[in-house]
Amino acid sequence: MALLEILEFPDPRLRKVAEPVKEVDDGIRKIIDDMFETMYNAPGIGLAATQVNIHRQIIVIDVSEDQSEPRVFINPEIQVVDQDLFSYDEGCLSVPGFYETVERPKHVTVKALDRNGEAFEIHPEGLLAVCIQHEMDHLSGKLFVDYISPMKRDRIRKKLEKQHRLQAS
Ligand code: QAP
Ligand code: CO
Repeated sequence: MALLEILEFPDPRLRKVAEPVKEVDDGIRKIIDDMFETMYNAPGIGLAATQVNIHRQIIVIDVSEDQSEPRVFINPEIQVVDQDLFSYDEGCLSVPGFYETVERPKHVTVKALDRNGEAFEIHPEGLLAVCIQHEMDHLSGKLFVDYISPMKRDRIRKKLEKQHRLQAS
């Protein structure tokens, strides 16, 4: 397994749209294993392939307390069930150190393929529902900071750009 480099906002590669996976083969399973290792190492609860500069529709999530519930979503599709919204203070491995409240649909249905290429469907609740939507946004080039005010987003961008300059020198 290998740790992958996580892209950070405002890296333009985070804006690329991921392609569907054509076949869930050993190459895809290797990417999944490396993504879990990278996410657990961070540590984080969700990671989309886009964040490690792989522009394929692959997401890994584990919202358990003890890294005991790894979940994989390949080519995920989402349907909003009703108009109820749910607020959560979201963070992101690609926006380290910053958290903002985001409102998203509370009740969704998610269809995807698992690591064996088998189709499944779930009705996630709470943090899992938030996390799936957050990670699916990454696959479309979207970030949680896109939901906050342009002023807040710009402040975060400037702080991260400064950190990146310091790291590079
Ligand atoms: C996405 O985020 C998420 O700022 C997953 O310094 C987050 O794993 C979905 C992390 C919250 C729903 C709710 C963030 C680690 C991890 C940081 C993460 C940081 C170190 C974020
Ligand atoms: Co994220």
